[in-house]
Amino acid sequence: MKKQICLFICIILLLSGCGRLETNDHVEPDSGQDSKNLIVVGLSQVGSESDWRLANTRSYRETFTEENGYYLIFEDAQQKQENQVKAIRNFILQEVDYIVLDAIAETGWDAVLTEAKEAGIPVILSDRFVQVEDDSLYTCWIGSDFEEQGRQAGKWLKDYLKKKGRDEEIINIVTLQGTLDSTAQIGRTEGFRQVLEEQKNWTMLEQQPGEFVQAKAKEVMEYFLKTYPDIDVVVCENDNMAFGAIDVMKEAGKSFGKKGGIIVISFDATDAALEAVKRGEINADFECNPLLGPLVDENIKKLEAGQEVEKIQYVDETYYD
Ligand code: GYE
Repeated sequence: MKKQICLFICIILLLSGCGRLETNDHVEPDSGQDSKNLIVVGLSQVGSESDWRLANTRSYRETFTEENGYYLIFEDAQQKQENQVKAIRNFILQEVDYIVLDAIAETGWDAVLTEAKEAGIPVILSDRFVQVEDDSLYTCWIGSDFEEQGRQAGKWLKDYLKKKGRDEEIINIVTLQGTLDSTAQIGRTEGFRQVLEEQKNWTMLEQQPGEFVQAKAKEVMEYFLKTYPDIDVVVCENDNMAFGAIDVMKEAGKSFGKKGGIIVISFDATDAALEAVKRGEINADFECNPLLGPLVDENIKKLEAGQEVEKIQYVDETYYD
């Protein structure tokens, strides 16, 4: 299936009017590379909405290099599913060897992934999952157990409140959700809900999407503070939204974190957020590993060698408090 890079470059030139192409900085093909048998990967990334996403993109860019046998076509969808569909269609026209998809939402992929299958291009789902009628539309999925992260967060809160002697108190919770219909949002919301359901004294006052983005989370947190004077816990479905919530609580003079007041729970455990945990601004942070490049690479290398790969692959994770 590997194509000659020269053919590939010709196709790119032909298609350059059809979509924005950002090629890997490490690979500047020239005539001397015509004979190089690079594996062409078309990668459709969600966007650059969070620190996690930037680390994830860095991991792919550092992995899919010419030295490692790849030519990477990287497309940033800027948080829009239609851009991802367009990117995949361009990858198909360019006859890439593999499509790697970090899907913005779980639904709405049947048609375009059927086109990829008909073109004989394997699709590897990375980070986010997709809901499709026919699971042969993707080769494998590699990512986090988001539901387990949500359950861990719920269990952590239960233990924490017990330690503080607050296990009988009424506990009012608000949630800053990620992009609705994304795997990280669905899993984290659901896992936390499972624990909440068993606690008679916990109330979810409201859940609102903050799109995994700090600025949007600020707007939602401002609304939460205005609407509910007695919030005990804010669950932030990623670190950037926790930063947004923290900004708003600071501006409003609300106490939060380890000092008492609103308990802050977050997900991702990026470096900046772990600093916030150390400062006592975030009470607990549930790790999500963004370094998926090497794992996708491993799978591609296996497929190239004609080996089978596991359909569903979870990465190992922990949490910090
Ligand atoms: O938590 C968030 C991001 O899908 C795991 O997407 C990813 C999530 C991550 O933008 O920060």
